[in-house]
Amino acid sequence: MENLMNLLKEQCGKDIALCSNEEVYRGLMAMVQREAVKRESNEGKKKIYYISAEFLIGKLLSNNLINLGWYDEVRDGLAEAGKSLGEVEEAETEPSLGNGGLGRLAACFLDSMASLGLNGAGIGLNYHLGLFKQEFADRLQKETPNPWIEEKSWLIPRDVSYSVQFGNMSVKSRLYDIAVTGYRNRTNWLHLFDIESVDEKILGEGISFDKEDIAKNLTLFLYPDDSDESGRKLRIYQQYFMVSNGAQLILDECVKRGCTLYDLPDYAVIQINDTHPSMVIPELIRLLVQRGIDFDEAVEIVRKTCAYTNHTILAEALEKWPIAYLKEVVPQLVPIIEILDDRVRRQFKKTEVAIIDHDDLVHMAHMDIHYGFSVNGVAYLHTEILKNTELADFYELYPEKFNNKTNGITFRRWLLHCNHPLADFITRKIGASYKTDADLLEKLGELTDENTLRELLEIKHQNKLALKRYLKETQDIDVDENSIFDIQIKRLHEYKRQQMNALYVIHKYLEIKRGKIPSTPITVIFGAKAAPAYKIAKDIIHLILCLEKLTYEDPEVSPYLKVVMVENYNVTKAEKLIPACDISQQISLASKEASGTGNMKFMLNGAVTLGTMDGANVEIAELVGADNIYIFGESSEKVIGHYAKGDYVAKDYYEKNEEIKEAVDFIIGEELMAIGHKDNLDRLYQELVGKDWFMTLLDYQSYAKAREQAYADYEDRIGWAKKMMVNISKAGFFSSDRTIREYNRDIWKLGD
Ligand code: 26V
Repeated sequence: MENLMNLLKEQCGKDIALCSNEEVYRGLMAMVQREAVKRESNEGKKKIYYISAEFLIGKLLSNNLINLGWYDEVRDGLAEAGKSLGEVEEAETEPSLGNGGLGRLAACFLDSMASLGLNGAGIGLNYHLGLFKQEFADRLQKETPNPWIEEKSWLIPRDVSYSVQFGNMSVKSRLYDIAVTGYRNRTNWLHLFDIESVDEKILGEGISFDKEDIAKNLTLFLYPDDSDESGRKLRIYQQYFMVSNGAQLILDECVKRGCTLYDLPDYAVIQINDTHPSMVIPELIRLLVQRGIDFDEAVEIVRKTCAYTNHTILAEALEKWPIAYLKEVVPQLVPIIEILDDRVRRQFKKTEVAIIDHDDLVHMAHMDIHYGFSVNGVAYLHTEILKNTELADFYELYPEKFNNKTNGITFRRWLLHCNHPLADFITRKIGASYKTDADLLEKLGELTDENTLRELLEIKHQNKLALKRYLKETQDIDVDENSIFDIQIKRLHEYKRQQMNALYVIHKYLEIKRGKIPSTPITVIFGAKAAPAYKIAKDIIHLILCLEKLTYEDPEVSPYLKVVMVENYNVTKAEKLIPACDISQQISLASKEASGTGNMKFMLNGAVTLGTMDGANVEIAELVGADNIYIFGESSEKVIGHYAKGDYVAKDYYEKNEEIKEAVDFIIGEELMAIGHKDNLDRLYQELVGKDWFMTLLDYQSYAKAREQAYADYEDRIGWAKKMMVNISKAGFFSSDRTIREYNRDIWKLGD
């Protein structure tokens, strides 16, 4: 192998010891990019195109070094020159091209496709400011722009440009590529489309901007606020821009490889990641017809090429666009969508399965299901709910299209990169083969001797110390490394029930004030961004920030209980938090969390789950067994029953249970009112007592009980370490390599 440090020295033009961390970072980036191009491959007739509005890829340097097999040499070489790779990594800004699970899943999938050597590419948008950056001011979330593209970045500009026609104008695109290096394997590309005319100068206060100036704002932000009409239209502009570019690129690439377009399904398979890219269906039909193919034939070609993944059953997240908006933004698609709808209506009597409903709303998921060949959910329970409840009408029509693909995570980022001590420990104990065959982690299950378990506890302790230092440096917060690290990090949403966690914290606070001291101190850590227009979610953040101040500043409480809210939670922060976690909070209302993937990351890093029987928690519970997970709460069947009957009344629980009443009343009590804002706290109180759509109070009691049990079990350190080991040893199933192999086996069929 070439001497990497010599290459780096050449790249930087001077001795490494004399370089700044930024210079070293840029030098390494250039080296990685050059090597990545050498490993590029377009082998294989058929190619998988994963189209997604989000790719939450995280920082790229370290992961690329690991995947190229360069990591150790670079780390040691830098150390010899008096540099730290960890500090060099700080020079990189994290691309913020996603909201949460859906975007992070897309990134894990790209890693696995390349690592398995599949001919694949991602297609998305190059949002200049990505998702907003979260700042806390006056214990409230404030949104600010999050510029991430630097002069020298991972984006490689390409000479690829397409014309995209909207109702009132046409724009020219520009393609940027990011290399996706596989683990000791080929390089694939993430294609991100952009326009040159984007102008950050249109930004006003915070993240406000002129939503109607499309030429200047088209790729400015991810998910611009859609609480008003112009925001919603902008999303349609973005989505069409993404899929029109994607479709043109796919057709061009396939034709270059010898495709006649009639045989497109032999050359391309398109995975539609939720409904954001659904317009790719009518757009491909349009382009095929434009290139001389008969309409009926075009429909059949597209049907054999497109597959749809559903990521949520939440009604408000299932996209339905008013046809009037589509007429304005993408008039050329409307006649096609109308024909597609008309055919469905002729074929099927049930109007519920139509594409365009009575209110002239276009149901994007319905179009995907009728005009694609595969529909998948993202965890066992989720797929069952789709088949039996949410999409039952469609399952009846097309049982053969429905399949489950339980989500996964890439172990390169979520173990090898984020938790070196644990990865090294596993390698010492069972060898390195688990890095390419995650099922081998099972072997850890045999390690039950006390010394090995103590080693595992020591690694967790060191990771907690590392997190303690990080929190001190970044937020000037002190935490006790000997406390239980109890963590809930994910987007803020009522169904995820951060508010239930907060109610328990209140209860614990009051207990301590009354003199009941926990045997081991507890640190409750939250990290979450709320959608800018989602009022209650922001109120919950406000409550958590008030509890942070309350617990932190009360000398009677802070030695035993502390709340920490991590600011601007993102992939980089997840990489620090997850290895340090003892208890992983996965407490969504059963039936609502399609899968969750944080649950898998925590398990892999030796945390024990406290969760409901929801999403992939169900599979985790089955794998680790009842002794190694804390399950509580009503089942999904019961919850679905409550919604059907409309018989859940929050107030009953509030009135009947003293502990619940005390905790809920505390939200508007004098202690919090002295710290927080009356309107936010009042609104949250009213919501919990008067509505509580996601049934927080229903599960509170069994939640508190399970949580107490987990804390009690934590006292037996060896007993706890056994649970940790079982969790790690059973995590192999959740490797995204397994998920991607299943997608390929059942849906994509590359290499047949
Ligand atoms: C989107 C929105 C957007 C508007 C505000 C309300 C709202 C609520 C939920 C969503 C979810 C969009 C889809 C999504 O991100 N689903 C997540 O996908 C993950 C990967 O499959 C999965 O692990 C999570 O359970 C699922 O919530």
